[in-house]
Amino acid sequence: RLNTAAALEELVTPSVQIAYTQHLIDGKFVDAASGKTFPTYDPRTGEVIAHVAEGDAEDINRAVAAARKAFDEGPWPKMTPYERSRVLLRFADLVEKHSEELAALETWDNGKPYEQAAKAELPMLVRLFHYYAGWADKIHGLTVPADGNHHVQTLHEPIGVAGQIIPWNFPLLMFAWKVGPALACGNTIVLKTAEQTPLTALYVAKLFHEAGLPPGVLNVVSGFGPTAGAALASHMDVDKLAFTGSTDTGKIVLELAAKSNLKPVTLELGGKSPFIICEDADIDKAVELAHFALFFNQGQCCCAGSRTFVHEHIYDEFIEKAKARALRRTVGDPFKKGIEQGPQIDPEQFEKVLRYIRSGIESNAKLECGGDKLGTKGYFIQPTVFSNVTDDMLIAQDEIFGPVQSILKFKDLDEVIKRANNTRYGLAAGVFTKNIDTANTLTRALRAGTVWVNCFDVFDAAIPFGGYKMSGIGREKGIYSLHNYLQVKAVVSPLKNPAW
Ligand code: TXE
Repeated sequence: RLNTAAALEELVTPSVQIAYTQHLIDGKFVDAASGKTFPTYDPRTGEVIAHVAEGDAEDINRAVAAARKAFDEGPWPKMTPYERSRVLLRFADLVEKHSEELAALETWDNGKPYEQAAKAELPMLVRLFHYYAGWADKIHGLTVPADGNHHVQTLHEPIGVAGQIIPWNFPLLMFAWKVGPALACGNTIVLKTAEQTPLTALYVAKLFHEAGLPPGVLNVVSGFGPTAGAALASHMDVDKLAFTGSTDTGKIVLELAAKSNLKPVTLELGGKSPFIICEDADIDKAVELAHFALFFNQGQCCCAGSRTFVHEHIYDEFIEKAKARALRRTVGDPFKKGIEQGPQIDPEQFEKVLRYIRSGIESNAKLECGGDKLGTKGYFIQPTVFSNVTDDMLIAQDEIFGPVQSILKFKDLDEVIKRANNTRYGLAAGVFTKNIDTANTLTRALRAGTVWVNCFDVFDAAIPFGGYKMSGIGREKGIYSLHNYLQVKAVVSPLKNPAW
């Protein structure tokens, strides 16, 4: 086993150069209109990695103007779908070619394990663009058998300028989920990255231009939420808004969209997903999966299995094993081989997670292991496990977004269904059982946008993702995401000779 404290001592120097720090507007890298910059930090140390152009309303205006022109004057929306598809494929090839640098940059800016970025996330990025390249030339409307003597058809047209606001937990994948379907449908884009992780989106946006994307089709602005983000959400010339982030900010952007031009909004927000382990489960497998469901990506996943419900008959054994597994988790420099957990993203998230840990202790949940920060610099937190968690505790209700597992005990299915659904969120759920009837009952009863049965965090470009209740509006990925970026036009014309 790696000694986690030692793994924090000598940090690896990332081998990648930071090439792009300006906004990418109309195909060119440009400084912020104000000339301002802001620092982006290495979460391993809290040291500055680079200073990045700081966008505000004026930069958003410029980016939207470029996207508007590229949409209204073309060539992008008017190119053949096959030509658009080929640009997406060429881009995917370039990402593949540069995937080592991109994974290193992602790890440096975000703190996630390099192996995870390189072996899982970069291939998923490539796969997603292949998937949407495949859709580009298969989007079409219907002929409609309406009453009366009319020929009726629907045209599926791009919606226009898409505003996209993404978070910091999966900077490249969130870029892909938003940009892939929007471009496949022929839209143009202004994307605002999260202020914590601006670097990789600029890099891949540059690759898009190398792949032949016309200027103005994809514009990337770095900056903060209340300035650049709010300007994008309330812009009168943005035709659609897609947002991923917290539920509180989701409400703000929905209001900004409504108060400006009523642009349609898709939201992918927070969660408090149940992971239900039934009496018949193979305990060792369940422990491993529940551990992965919560701790993956430092616990910074909107769909984290953050309420682990365990049947009372296997509860004690499960707790012992879950604790042992968390103690074995390797925490350290995410650039090192074998490291499972890096630092949290920033001081705010780090403090938030530590506050929830204190709240768990104060509300008398049993701290099985962890419970504190790790090391003297950066934002590392010990893998933490609480047992005896009850539904009324804050740690069972709020999104912690950190490496803190909360284990709750249940007796029967009806009870666990009620308790699992008793939350304002509804993003995902996990079910672990060998019994097909139990699985069928739970998958139908759980009010969540994804239910994973005997697996967790299975993401595929074709599988839709999104939330019930306050976890969001709409679905991303798969065929469902295309609907977010299309207008449907009904075209009706009289038939001259109704007999035919
Ligand atoms: O999120 P915000 P934060 C949850 C998680 C986390 C909490 C806070 O619980 O602890 O949210 O994280 C932009 N107008 N998730 O503060 O504020 C912001 O610049 C327009 C879950 O980072 O929602 C960034 O680009 N935009 C989540 C994006 O919104 C605004 C992933 C997300 O930031 C804005 C991240 C405004 N007024 C956090 N204010 C998930 N669903 O995966 C901020 N932004």
